[in-house]
Amino acid sequence: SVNDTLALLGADATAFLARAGKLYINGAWVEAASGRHFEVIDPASGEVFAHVAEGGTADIDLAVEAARAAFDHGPWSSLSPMERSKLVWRLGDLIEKHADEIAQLEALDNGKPVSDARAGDVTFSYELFRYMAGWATKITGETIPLSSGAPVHAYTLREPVGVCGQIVPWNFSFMMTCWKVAPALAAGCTIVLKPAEQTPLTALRLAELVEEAGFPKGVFNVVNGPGETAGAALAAHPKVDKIAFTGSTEVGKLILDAAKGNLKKVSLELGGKSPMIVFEDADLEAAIPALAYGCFYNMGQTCTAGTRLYVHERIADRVLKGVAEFASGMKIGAGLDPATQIGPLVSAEQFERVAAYVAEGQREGATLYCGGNRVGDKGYFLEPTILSDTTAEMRVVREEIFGPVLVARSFGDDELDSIVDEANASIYGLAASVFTRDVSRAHKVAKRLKAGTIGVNTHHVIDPALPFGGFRQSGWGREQGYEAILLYTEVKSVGIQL
Ligand code: TXE
Repeated sequence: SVNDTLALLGADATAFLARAGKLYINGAWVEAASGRHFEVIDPASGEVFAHVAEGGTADIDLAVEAARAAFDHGPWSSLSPMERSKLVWRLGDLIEKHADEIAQLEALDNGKPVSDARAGDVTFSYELFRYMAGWATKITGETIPLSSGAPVHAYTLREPVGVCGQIVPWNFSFMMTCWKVAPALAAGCTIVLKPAEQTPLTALRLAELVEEAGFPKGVFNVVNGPGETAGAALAAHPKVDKIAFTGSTEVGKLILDAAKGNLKKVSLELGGKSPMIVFEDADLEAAIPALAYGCFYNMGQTCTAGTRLYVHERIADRVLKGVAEFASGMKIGAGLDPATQIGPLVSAEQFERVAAYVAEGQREGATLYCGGNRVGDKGYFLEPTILSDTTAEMRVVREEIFGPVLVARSFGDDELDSIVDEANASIYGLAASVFTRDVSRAHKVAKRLKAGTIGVNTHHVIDPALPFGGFRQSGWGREQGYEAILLYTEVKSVGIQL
């Protein structure tokens, strides 16, 4: 039951749950204008464990006004880059100080293994704040000699874009929040954040730390609430200068429509259906765990998950057997249990979606190679699943499932070249990977694959310094690295008549 789950929480996380649940607007903790709350559900038991204020249009208005005032008139915009840098760094330090607590809250809220949350989500997040703190003092323009030779001294200024709306999903809710917040703060923007309704908690903890770090009021605001109301109002708001969104491609298109009114800047990190290609010469001992993590990490609820496997026919049996054995050896349990390697899916809705895809794949003629079963009768646990003998036309091969489901097919010697085209035959292009010992082939295939991040002999490649984002319908723009600073700044040209 939920009480078993809650018993696994540390004292700090328990204390946070007792005080959490409001909106954070203009440096104050407030109830929603409507007075409404929504339920927060433990995915390991399916039971309600908290209630959180449900923001809507009126609350978004208040938060945008606060962010607007903080940007236009507050002390924030007159802070020196070094002062901004120190605040951003301090926030990273505070996240590290409370890392265990945040990891527990994330594991409770999302269901993910607490060990993954601590070593992955939270560690990445505080290191990202430190990385971005460095950029705050290195955002520069250029001096540009005019091509006409006119007697004008011309240069560019790179300035913060302004008030940023940021809408994040539930799969890495804390980390996705930090991916957006860290560069925006480093660049000098102000923020209204709308977390996902499934995982409203860790953003509220972040807001407490923002306050503790000493950011001026109004710089960072959190409004939990439904996507269709709070999220849509933020995306459409005429006083918001930029909207950054991570989530489904479907909603990404709605964001784009909503942003049209004032043509706010838009960056989108959307779905994926990332291929992993394994050639016959691959080092299988290293490849097999990489493929299993590539697909099943975070229960497959990862935008970059390697969900399509193309494996050479002479090694296909060994690889499928190896991945299936590896996956079935992963311990399934509540996210908060330190031994857990596979937690529940985030919600009943997500469980139903994924289970429906597994059934649909078999109807379409795929073979259920392993998994596919619900585990236990409470919570949303699903075994890691492999569907083999798939073909390019199947829905399970074309559509993002967003669960622990790997679709696989083998290829022969006559397809060594065309398999790359098949891997590219997707509306998405977020990530891809190739496994081979042939250096020349690795580089050639990496160049041909149409995706924002390519792994060679590994699948997930992420780092605060490395641009991350999608080709095609996987999105617009790149987060991480200096590219993220570009997303949160505008360039202004200045000419001085001499
Ligand atoms: O995503 P949504 P959902 C994919 C994945 C998953 C599917 C559905 O395939 O199965 O999306 O998940 C907010 N205006 N990804 O429904 O709806 C919403 O409140 C403004 C991939 O959870 O896209 C939440 O904060 N905002 C993805 C955020 O959008 C709106 C991660 C994401 O939710 C809105 C998550 C609207 N009209 C899901 N409607 C990835 N790329 O990692 C919803 N939202």
